[in-house]
Amino acid sequence: MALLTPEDLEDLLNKLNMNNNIIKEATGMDIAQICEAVYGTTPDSRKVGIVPITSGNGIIGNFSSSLLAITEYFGLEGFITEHPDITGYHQAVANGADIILMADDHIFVAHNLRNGKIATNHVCTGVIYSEIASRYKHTDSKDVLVIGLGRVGYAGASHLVEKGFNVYACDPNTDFMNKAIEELGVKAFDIESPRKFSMVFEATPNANTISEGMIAERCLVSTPGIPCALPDELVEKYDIDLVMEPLVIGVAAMLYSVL
Ligand code: 2YG
Ligand code: MG
Repeated sequence: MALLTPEDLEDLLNKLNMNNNIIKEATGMDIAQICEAVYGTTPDSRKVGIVPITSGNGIIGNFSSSLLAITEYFGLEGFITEHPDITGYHQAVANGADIILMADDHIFVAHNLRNGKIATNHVCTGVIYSEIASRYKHTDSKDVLVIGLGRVGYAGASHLVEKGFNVYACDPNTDFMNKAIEELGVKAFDIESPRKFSMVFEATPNANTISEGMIAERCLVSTPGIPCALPDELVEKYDIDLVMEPLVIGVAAMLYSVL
């Protein structure tokens, strides 16, 4: 998994607004409405305690402040603890946090202390980005392509199968591929006999994972992956609706999922 950099998080709410416009045009709903539809919750007066974590590669500049901005954007109250780690966790609880947000290099969690619900960024990101892809209104097809079957991709593929889509998937890791075929019943997408998709959910840490053989003219590509899965020239040539944003959409899904 690639770690976020402070630069990824610059201009975050601008990036969100641009993506929200694309999502609205492509699906007829904005990100908050899609989260409501998936999780059946609406933001209330819950207070979110954000705890910086120093383990591993340590604190990422702009990370906690971005989480606070996202929390407030979706209508919840939030605060960042003065101290990191266990001391910060204690401060968050002592100061009345209902929901804790914190991340080390492996797991990023939202934990609602009132109802016990806990969510991870990887699952919520997979669910919400695949959901966005599946709501593309410029197609009647039920076929969707999932690129990458790591933690995020697998969660998205699973969500799409549950929703009744025909899921095609690819990953260079044959263990990941076999697991998704056996457990989820996805079909292997074969680059040798390509088909063109109107809905693509991409979840890899790599650039240029999407090639011309995979995409239909006018399609939706939904991806949390940095760097971008699509070469710039393809976005123009195929009139692609591209949803790609580094943090907000996944965190929105985490918050809605624990409310
Ligand atoms: O508290 C801090 O500042 C750090 N301990 C945060 C570390 C987060 C590491 N995780 C990532 O960089 C991302 N892969 C998380 C996923 C968000 C984007 N989809
Ligand atoms: Mg990528």
